[in-house]
Amino acid sequence: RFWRLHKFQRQHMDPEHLTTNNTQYCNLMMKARNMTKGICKPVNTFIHEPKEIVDAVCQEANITCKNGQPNCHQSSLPLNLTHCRQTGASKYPNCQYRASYLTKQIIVACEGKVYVPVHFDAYV
Ligand code: UM3
Repeated sequence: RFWRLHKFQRQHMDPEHLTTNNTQYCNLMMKARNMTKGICKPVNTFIHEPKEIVDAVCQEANITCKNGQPNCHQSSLPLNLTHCRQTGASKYPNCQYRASYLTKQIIVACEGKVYVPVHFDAYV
């Protein structure tokens, strides 16, 4: 559905920033992208690649998602990522994150008539 692809764009897409060694990246971006409302989202990965590259992952062969559904796809190439993980000391509403800069293949779930990513399943 329409809102799910918008949610993926909001939560996982950041083509504007390249991977930088900014320790505040996750703290700022998790808040800016509305993942610190109600709870601190514990884990979230941002993708620093153009939308066309990430959308194209849906054209790779189907693989099984973590939840058992068959609509996951793995990128053939490693992509630039920032993985954000909540710190032990983080307490809502002061959500605190540690950033890891990675270049890894991603696995996303895709849906829709225009078949595009709707969920970030994992990196490998
Ligand atoms: N998640 C990431 N990166 C990981 C693992 C999980 O962003 O390496 C996100 C995806 C899910 C949520 O949110 O954590 C629960 O698995 P989403 O379905 O909105 O993409």
